[in-house]
Amino acid sequence: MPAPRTVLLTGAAGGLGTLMRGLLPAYGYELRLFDANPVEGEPDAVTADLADTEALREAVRGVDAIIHLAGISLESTFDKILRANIQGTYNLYEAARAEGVRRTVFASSNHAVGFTPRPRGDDPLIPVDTPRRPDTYYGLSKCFGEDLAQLYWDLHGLETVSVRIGSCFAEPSTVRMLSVWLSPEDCARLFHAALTAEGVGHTVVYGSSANTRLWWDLTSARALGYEPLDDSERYAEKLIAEQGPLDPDNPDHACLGGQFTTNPPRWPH
Ligand code: NAI
Ligand code: 15L
Repeated sequence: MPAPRTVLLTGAAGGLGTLMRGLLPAYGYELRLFDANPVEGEPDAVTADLADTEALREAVRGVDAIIHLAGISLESTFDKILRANIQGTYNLYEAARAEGVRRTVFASSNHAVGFTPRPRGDDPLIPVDTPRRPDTYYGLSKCFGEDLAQLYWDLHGLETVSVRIGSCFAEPSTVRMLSVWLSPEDCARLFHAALTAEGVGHTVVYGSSANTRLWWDLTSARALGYEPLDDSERYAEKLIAEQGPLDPDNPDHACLGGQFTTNPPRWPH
């Protein structure tokens, strides 16, 4: 497969979309931007909802690949999740199939497996084929997205790398994030690997930096050529001084999904 050059970035106005707009052009990508909200400083961005199938067809036409970030990124009502994350992701894959786009990178989430107990002590890292245990309707929608990607590979030959992102922010802000943080620079490295690796079919990977306190197994991500260079450990002393270490008796610290398993943060709209 020739290396993709033009890439549709959905969710371009969001937190991760904004970080990736800054970092991915250095890898040689020309980004076409799509979001329900206007993308600041980007007059050529497509402002449209994932429900708008015509706008999606036009947006994917002629691109080499897609990075699909758009959607509700926290817990919400089932109806809202259904519309944006489930129907919306289906609409995007249908547009990709119709326009012959061969490769998608899907922003899945650790919340697809959020109720999995976190490793403690010498427990092994969580493998990528651990049974799904979504912690929210949001996590459930990511399970749907992964299965949709598998179906479109098996049925239509469209390739996807589903990235179960941990926490991708400029810096980790909780002791949980010491285990699940994905630095923006490592995220760009991982997306680049996911766009360029040969023969991915449908591959599921965890998206984290090379954190000393890592909870999950990065083997399938590394097999794509991903080499994480960051480690949250440099933030550990400060975060543990402020918040204390992970507490075995705190339910927020029991499972991979953290607070999503107890009192999930909710989408504001
Ligand atoms: P965000 O909430 O900041 O951005 C999401 C963007 O999607 C927003 O700009 C929003 O306008 C757009 N959007 C929502 N519904 C839409 C619709 N129906 N049609 C078109 N656009 C729509 O979220 P963030 O943090 O940037 O995350 C991006 C993606 O990565 C999301 O799919 C999220 O679930 C996933 N993810 C992010 C993680 C993180 O740590 N940032 C961790 C795990 C997954
Ligand atoms: C996610 O899936 C969310 O989109 C993001 O906002 C963070 O909450 C992240 O998971 C996390 O688990 O920290």
